[in-house]
Amino acid sequence: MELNTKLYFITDSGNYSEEEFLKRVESALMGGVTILQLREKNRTTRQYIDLAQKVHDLTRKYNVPLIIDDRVDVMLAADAEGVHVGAEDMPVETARKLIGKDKILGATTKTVEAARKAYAEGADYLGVGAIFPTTTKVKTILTSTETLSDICKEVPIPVNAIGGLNAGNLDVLKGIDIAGVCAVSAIMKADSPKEAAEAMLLAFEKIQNR
Ligand code: TZP
Ligand code: MG
Repeated sequence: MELNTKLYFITDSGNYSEEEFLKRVESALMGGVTILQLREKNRTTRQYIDLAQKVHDLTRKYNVPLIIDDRVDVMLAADAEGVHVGAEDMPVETARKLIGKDKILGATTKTVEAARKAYAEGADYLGVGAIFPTTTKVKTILTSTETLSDICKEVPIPVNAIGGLNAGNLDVLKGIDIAGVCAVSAIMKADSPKEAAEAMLLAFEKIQNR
């Protein structure tokens, strides 16, 4: 499956019934998200795998890679396309050893040095942020657009911006060589995830064609 990180949707099932959550995930897929990460912090391993399999059925239908946040075991169990690790998760090098060369490996980095290291250890793409304050539950600090730009120049892999991004505020990213944008709330909590995804894709394409 091709790695296209243009519109990277990260899910949060927290506020929804499973039925409503899966409906929202499918709506976002219909809106054109190019890669999807299942991010679960409050589930048992069994529940995480179960939901990953259900989400995988949907992402396959739209030919979109499914990335599992943090958990290599869940990724393998659901035969998802990849895994994403943060600074407090499994080291990139260890994750790469465990998943093999063909699975997608993403890493969150907030400095040029961390980005260089993640690339050297086998990351396929990087997430950098938070660019804006976020309402999503996450342990993070703000990353400047200067650092984001420096990271883009430093590594030859796709770099995505993350944190508080929506269709209306991507202008700050203009001129920076990012491969795409990540969003949780802007898509997950939208009245129509499909329309929110479409709008964000359009907004990103606009700042790309500068
Ligand atoms: N890492 C940095 S910011 C963030 C993560 C997982 C959350 C982004 O969520 P939102 O709702 O798009 O601000
Ligand atoms: Mg993590």
